[in-house]
Amino acid sequence: MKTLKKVFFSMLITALLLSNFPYSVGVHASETNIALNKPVTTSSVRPARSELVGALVVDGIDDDESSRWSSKMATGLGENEGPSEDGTVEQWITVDLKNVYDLSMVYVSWEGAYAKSYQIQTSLDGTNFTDIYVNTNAKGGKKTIDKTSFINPALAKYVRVKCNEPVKASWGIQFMKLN
Ligand SMILES: [Ca+2]
Repeated sequence: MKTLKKVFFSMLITALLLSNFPYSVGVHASETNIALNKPVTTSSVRPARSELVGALVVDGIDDDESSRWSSKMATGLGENEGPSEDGTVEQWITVDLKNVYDLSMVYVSWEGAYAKSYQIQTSLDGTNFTDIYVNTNAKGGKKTIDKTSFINPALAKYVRVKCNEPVKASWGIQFMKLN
């Protein structure tokens, strides 16, 4: 019962902040990695590297090959479930931020197997997603996307990176860190 009260209290404060001071919430979010250790879901995990799960993308560790997510091979020759190394061409990773935030920045650290075309999307319900950033000519690497690059308001409880085209299909999609 105590836990329940705490959760409600925290949600109420967030809601009040969002309705009265939307920009102060944005500033707060920019100072904190709000994705850190939050729950993550992914379209697939590469069976041959099943230890490289989505949670490693929000563990706060960058520049470490053993701390990345690896999707299945994005060849389009298989399904995302099951033991086959081949998955669908599109792959995604979603972070549940657990509260609603006004995002000020999204940081993505790609491994060599990056997406040439991807979207960053937000959602309040985990079902309906809106694009806040679209890149159809991406080069991988470490990418900081700040509010000036957002194409829509970025109130978010869920943040998804939707990868549409891999740089090399047999590599799949891999990230090391998401802020
Ligand atoms: Ca990591």
